[in-house]
Formats: sequence, structure tokens, C-alpha cells
Amino acid sequence: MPFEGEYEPSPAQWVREQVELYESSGGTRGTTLRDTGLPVVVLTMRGARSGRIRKVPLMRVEHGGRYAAVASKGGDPSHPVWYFNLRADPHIELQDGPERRRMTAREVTGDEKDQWWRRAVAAYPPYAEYQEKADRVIPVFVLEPDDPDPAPTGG
Ligand code: F42
Repeated sequence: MPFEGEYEPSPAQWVREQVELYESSGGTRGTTLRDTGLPVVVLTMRGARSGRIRKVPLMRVEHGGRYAAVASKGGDPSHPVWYFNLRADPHIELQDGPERRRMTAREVTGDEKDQWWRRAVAAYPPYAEYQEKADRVIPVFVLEPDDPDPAPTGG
């Protein structure tokens, strides 16, 4: 089921362009972070105040069909705005390459967070530096499929 509502592209040009390329190519182009070659996913969510649709590229941290969303914002001292969007409405769509799935975001803490943090740093090592410079504890969400084992379509 597609996300309904008006799409408000990111004010950051490089983010907006990455989302455009990712989506317009059906998840076959724009799927890595600039020079790193490391994979990126796109989260579609609802803006907590505007109610508009927001799309946020994040590093791909996947384990067993679940994903982590790391609110690092490059080690910025403040949380990204999308962190508050997910807290207000955790229902999202995740695009990983050509595949799109509805998922629900849940902020993790304690041992569960430690485990996902290790996976996140393994997928994208700069997260460790971002945590050192951020002067805040970087939040992590786990994204879990609403339908964990969808039936094959068509036939
Ligand atoms: N950011 C990360 O935090 N983690 C990553 O792993 C990550 C990877 C990544 C890979 C590729 C890429 O292109 C970007 C990547 N980013 C990553 C950057 C990420 O996509 C976001 O740009 C970044 O985290 C900043 O998020 P932000 O939500 O703070 O974005 C700002 C620039 C933004 O879009 N602000 C909007 C604006 O108009 O200023 C507001 C967006 C919004 O959601 N507004 C809400 C609404 O209701 O519509 C609420 C407004 C409010 O005031 O409450």
C-alpha cells in the first residue's frame, strides 16, 4: 500500500537528489553513499508537524530481514528531525534497492541497542567517530516488517 499524502522533498540538495535518483531508477541507481560505495536505504515517513511525507536516505544496516535506523546526522550535536517523526509515527516504508516494504520503527535501548550498534558500526564504521564527536547518545531504531513473510504475488 503506497504512502498517502503530499511529498515534501528534503531541503538538503544532496539528500533530495539521492532520493530522486534512488526512486526514479527503481532502486538500481543512487543506492550507495557518495565515495564510500556503501549501501543506502530510503525511509518514507510522515512529518510530525506538517503531516507531509518525508523521505530520508540512511545507511543500510540489515540483519535477518530487520534493519537499524541510526540517527547520527554525521555526528551533529542535535538529533535529526526525522528522529522525532519516527517517535511520533513509527509506521514507515523502507526501500532497499528495488524492494519496498511496510515496517514499524521501535527505538532500542540496553543490550538490544548494543547489539544493533555493533552491526551498525560493522556496516558503516564512521558511526563510531560520529558517536565520539556528537556529545549526545545517538539513537537507534530497529525497523521490523509489518508482514514478516509476504506471500509471493502473481502466479
Ligand atoms: N543521516 C543519518 O542520521 N544517518 C545515516 O545513516 C544517514 C545516511 C545517509 C546516506 C545517504 C544520504 O544521502 C544521507 C544520509 N543521511 C543520514 C542524512 C539523512 O538523510 C538526513 O538528511 C539527516 O539525518 C538530517 O535529517 P533531518 O530530518 O534533520 O533533515 C533536515 C535537513 C530536514 O529535512 N529538515 C526539514 C526542514 O524542512 O528543515 C524538516 C523535515 C521534517 O521532517 N519536518 C517535520 C514535518 O512535520 O514535516 C517536523 C518539523 C519539526 O520542526 O518538528
